[in-house]
This record gives sequence, structure tokens and C-alpha cells, in this order.
Amino acid sequence: MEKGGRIRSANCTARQRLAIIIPFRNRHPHLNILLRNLIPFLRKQMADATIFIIEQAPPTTFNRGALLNIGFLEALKTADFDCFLLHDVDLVPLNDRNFYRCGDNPRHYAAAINKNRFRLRYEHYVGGVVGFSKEQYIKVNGHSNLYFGWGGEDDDLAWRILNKTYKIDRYDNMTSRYLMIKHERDKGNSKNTERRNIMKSSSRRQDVEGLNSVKYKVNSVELCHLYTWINVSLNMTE
Ligand code: UDH
Ligand code: NGS
Repeated sequence: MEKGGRIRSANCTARQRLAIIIPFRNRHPHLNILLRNLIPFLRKQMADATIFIIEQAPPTTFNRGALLNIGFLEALKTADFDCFLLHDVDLVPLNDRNFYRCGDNPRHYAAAINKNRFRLRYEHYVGGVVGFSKEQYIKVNGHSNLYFGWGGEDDDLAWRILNKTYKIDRYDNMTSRYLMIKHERDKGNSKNTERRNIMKSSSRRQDVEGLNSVKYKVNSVELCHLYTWINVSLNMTE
């Protein structure tokens, strides 16, 4: 691997350059397991991929949507990526044919998770692992930044995708299988009791609140062997 966590084949130039964006806080054992699986997986797919860990500094409540927006913006400061895989740290892909590339629509990769008995949780579920081309993520204006704590930000994203007349692409149920590493709810990420209320205004604010309004401070950027590690503080009120 190249410094900063880039994987690429020595004898094949990939058509797309991928950024894998992992929202993170205090899940080191999960990260180790994911990387041990994800790196060989990306190699088999002959991907040109760079892994970014976006770590949220305390004391703010965890905000997965904002971290994914930040990951997108910070990755683009380092290279002109074509395709963004927004990837939870606790989801291990089980099928090497689950091809990490972008197409005409955003793609929901984690459609069949063991926790949900390998079934799609509901039609508009886009949680866990989702992929966008650069143009697609800009057009939907990324995630909302308003969801602090667990839940809702992924459903809000589904509406953003559909509002912009994209479809949600998925591979078949055997291909899109993931193992979710078992865990308890994290401190600093309790259920967001306001999530359903926030969602009511989802469509109205789509174009003014999201990727184009996220406020944060980069505390550090480290180019490590397996990944680029970016520690950030959110500058938005909960
Ligand atoms: N994440 C962190 N640290 C945190 C919170 C979230 O890294 O403190 C990231 C991580 O990438 C994780 C993702 O955000 O995979 C999604 O958060 P989550 O794993 O907490 O969400 P999930 O729906 O689990 O997977 C909810 C808690 C279920 C508790 C079940 C108790 N039996
Ligand atoms: C929905 C949540 C989503 C969540 C999904 C899957 O109810 O954020 O469950 O949950 N939406 C709301 O709360 C509005 S899981 O299977 O991980 O427990 O991702």
C-alpha cells in the first residue's frame, strides 16, 4: 500500500479512483477487523482505492451524516476521486463480487446484513454502506448535518436521492451480504429522539443544508500506512 492508505494494482489502471470514507469514534477493534477484510477484498477487485478514517473529536454527540460530508470534502482536497464509498466500520463484506464501483445511480451496497437475517430492512433503507459518484453526491447535497446521535440520517439521505430523481441501485441479495460485528450502543451516540421531527423538513432544506453547509475544524491529518486519518471537531450546535 502507498502512504495514506492507497491500494492499486501494479499492472492495471482502474477506470475509477475510489475514496472509502469511514465515520469513526472509538471503534479500534472493529477497524482492525474491517481492514483485514477490506484490503484483500479491494485488491481482488483491482480497485484504485484510498481509505479515509474520519474521526469525530469529543465532546459533541456523534454525527454520522456530517462526518461523511466532511470525508467527501477532505478526500477531494487530496485527489480528484470519482467514486465515494461511505462505509460503516462494523460492516464486513462477505462476497467478493460486491463490486465497489460507481454507476448511473447511487448504490446501496449493504442490502443484506446478517443482523437483519440477510434481508433488506425496508425498501428505502440506505444505511451501512452506500456509494456515490462525485457528481451524484454534490447533486443530492450530501447528508443532512442535523442528526446528532443514532438514527434518521440514512432515511433522510434516501429522500434526497429520490428527490433528485435518482433510483437506488442494489446488487442481488447473495452479492450484497455483510457481517455486522456485534456491538452495544456507543456512549455519545444515543438514540436521537428528534429524528422523526427533523425528517419532516427534509425536502425543504435539501439544497441549503448538507454538503454545502457543514461546519467543522480539522484538528489533524495523518498519512498512515493503511489509511489517511483525519480528526475533526464539529462547529455546529446540537
Ligand atoms: N460510529 C463510531 N463510533 C460511535 C458511533 C458510531 O465509529 O461511537 C460509526 C461506525 O462507523 C458505525 C457507524 O457510525 O459503524 C454507525 O453507528 P452504529 O454502528 O452505532 O449504528 P448501528 O445501527 O448500531 O450499527 C446501533 C446500536 C445497536 C445496539 C444494539 C444493542 N443490542
Ligand atoms: C430505522 C432508522 C434508521 C436505521 C434503520 C436500521 O428505523 O436510521 O432503522 O436500523 N430510522 C429512523 O430511526 C427514523 S438497524 O437495523 O441498524 O437497527 O438505520
